[in-house]
This record gives sequence, C-alpha cells and structure tokens, in this order.
Amino acid sequence: MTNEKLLSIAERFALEGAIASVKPLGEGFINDTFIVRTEGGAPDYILQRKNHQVFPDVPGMMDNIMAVTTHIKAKVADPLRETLTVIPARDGRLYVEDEGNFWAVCLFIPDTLSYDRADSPELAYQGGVGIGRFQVLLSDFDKPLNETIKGFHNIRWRFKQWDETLAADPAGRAASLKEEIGWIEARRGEMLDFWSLVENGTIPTHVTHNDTKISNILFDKPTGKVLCAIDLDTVMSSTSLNDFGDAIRSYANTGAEDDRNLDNVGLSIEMFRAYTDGYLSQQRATMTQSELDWLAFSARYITFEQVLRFLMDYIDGDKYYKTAYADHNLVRTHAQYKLLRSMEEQYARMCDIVRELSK
Ligand code: ADP
Ligand code: GN1
Ligand code: MG
Repeated sequence: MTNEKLLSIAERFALEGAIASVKPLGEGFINDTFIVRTEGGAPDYILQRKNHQVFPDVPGMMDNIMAVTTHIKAKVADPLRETLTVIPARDGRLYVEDEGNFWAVCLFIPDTLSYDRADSPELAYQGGVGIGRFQVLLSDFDKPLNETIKGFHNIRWRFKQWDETLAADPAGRAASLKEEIGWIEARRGEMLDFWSLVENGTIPTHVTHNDTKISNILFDKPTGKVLCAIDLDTVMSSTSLNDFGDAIRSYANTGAEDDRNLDNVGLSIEMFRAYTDGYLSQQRATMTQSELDWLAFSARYITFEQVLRFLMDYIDGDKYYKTAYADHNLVRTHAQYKLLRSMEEQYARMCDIVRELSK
C-alpha cells in the first residue's frame, strides 16, 4: 500500500485539518490500522482497512458500531473519550470502498495507553472494570445488531467448520497433528454441553464485545484508569461470559499468546482474581445465578475455542490470522493449549474466587 494511496483514502473521509502523515499502528491480527496525523490543532484519526474476508458485511458492521457508540455517548461524562467516535466519509457513508477494500475512520483518542499484556493486578482490575462497564452501558440497548461474523463464539458452529476443515485438509497437515486434534476431540462434549445452556436460555444473552483481549481496551494516561473498549467490529449479541473468558485468556496468561517457551505460559490466579474483582464490581448486581455459576468455566470455553481456531487455521493453510512465520498458528495452538491445561488444573480455585467475590 503506497503512501499516496493511503492519503487519497483518508481524504475521502470528513476529517478536520490538513493531513500531515499516515503511519501504521498496532498489531491486530485481522485489520490494518493506521494513524492519520493532521496539522493546525485539528484532531488525529485512526484509519482502518477492515478485513473483508473476515467481515463479509462491512456496512452492516459499521452500522452496529455507530449504533452502540451513539448509545454509549448519551450516557457518559466525556463522549469523545469514553467510546469511539465514527467519522463518516464525505459522501455520508460510514465507510469507503476502494478496489474491493473497505475502509473506516474514527477519532484517535489522545493521552491513552494500550497494553499487550497485563503487568500488574491493578491493570487487570481496571480491565475488568472496563468490560463490566461496557456491558452495563449497553444493557438497555434494544435495537437488533447485525451478526458480523456468523457463529463467532458458538462452538457448535465452530465444530461444523472444524469437521469440514479436517475433512478437506487443504494444506495436507492433519496427519502430522494427531495429538493436537486429540486435544480438541477430547473436549467436544463438555464444550457443546456448555453452549447448550446458552442455546436453551439457561444462560442469557446480551450485547457483548466479543474480542476483549487487553489490546482492545484504552487506559487514560494521566490517571491510569480504564477509559473505554475499542475494536468494536465484533459487537453482537452473545453471552456476557464470553467477554469475561476472553479477557482472562489474555490478562491472566503469564506468558505470551504465541510463547514458544511453554514454561512461561500458565494461568496467574492473582491476575484472575484481580480481573474478576474489577468485572464483578460493575456486574455483581445484575448477573443471574447461572451466569455466576459458569463464569469461571467461560475462561476454559474461550481458551478452548482459541486453541481450536488457531489449529483450524493452521490446518486450513493459515488463511484467517495474520502470521509472522511459517508455523506461527501451531505455536499459538500449543501456547493456548498450555494455558487451557493450567486453567483446568486450577479450576476449583477459580470457582472459589468467583463465589467469594460475587457475594
Ligand atoms: P485490530 O482490529 O487490528 O486489532 P484495533 O482497533 O484493536 O485494531 O487497533 C489497534 C491498536 O491501535 C489498539 O490496540 C490501540 O493501541 C490503537 N487504537 C485503535 N483505535 C484507537 C483510538 N481510537 N484511539 C487511540 N488508539 C487507538
Ligand atoms: C483477533 O482483531 P484482534 O487482533 O483484536 C480475533 C479474536 C482472537 C484474537 C486472538 C475478529 O483479534 O477473535 O481472539 O485475534 N478477532 C477476530 O489474539 O477474529
Ligand atoms: Mg484489536
């Protein structure tokens, strides 16, 4: 992508001020993110190429983001900092289509920090407050949302994709992955049993974020407090538990998501406690007993789903996630499986902590 091209895309949005530069930002696995700096005291902007392979309906996704951010803005003290602000294109649409690519812009929120891993229980606590508050702000949102990715956290749907991918085995890798495939198959029943509780309404559904890893939260630089949830591409209706579980997968991992050294990887019970404490400080009053009963399990569920998704992408020939080297998805699979094992070993303790903090 040439700089001229990026500039010409950015200029199609209703930006204030003349553009000074467009530079890459962040390390998301799906979209391409750029920061647009402007001159003369005008705001800066985030420009994103939305991954159209992953998100087949970008206009529908942008409608979702506009609807939920408008809802949040009406409730918070500082609407320009406490949620994203979508900047429409000059033609009034919420995106620009160019040569089959879809682009969107939002305001860059200055004086913020984002992290790739939690380095203190205080940060994990703040992260829990951030997602808990995000869900509370949207608890009375009652418009229908588009399903931006079909069956995103629905393990029944994921197993359908899994079975098809294994049957097709397009990269010829399945035969060498007997052990890893066994990790998935051994847990098929318990994961489907959990999802049945969502399907039959025992566990309720709400508007949820669905991609709550730590890099998708902004913290306020001056105070260190959590500011808002970003990366709203997957906001949809699901169980709130998934937002909790996905965050634990990231905040409470003692290693990296793609750590080659598996000795680094495991669940930090201290971080688990801190995140849970922050989350329940916002959610305690409104959660049902069934949600509380399954809260700790949701960390196992989402980490399992992530093992499946990384391994499935590896078997599929690395088509979904951005990868930095040849067996990156397999390294991610092993590291996430180590984390899952650690959660399984410490599960009784995790349940005790949820019981203690939910009182
Ligand atoms: P991806 O979908 O590729 O993960 P994100 O929307 O998460 O992209 O953005 C990537 C990174 O860019 C974030 O982790 C954050 O550091 C930064 N970022 C994104 N949006 C904003 C924003 N509105 N203001 C400030 N920083 C942002
Ligand atoms: C992707 O877009 P990003 O990097 O925030 C993925 C998540 C995964 C995560 C793993 C739309 O998140 O579901 O959990 O990578 N997002 C999508 O790090 O698939
Ligand atoms: Mg992100």
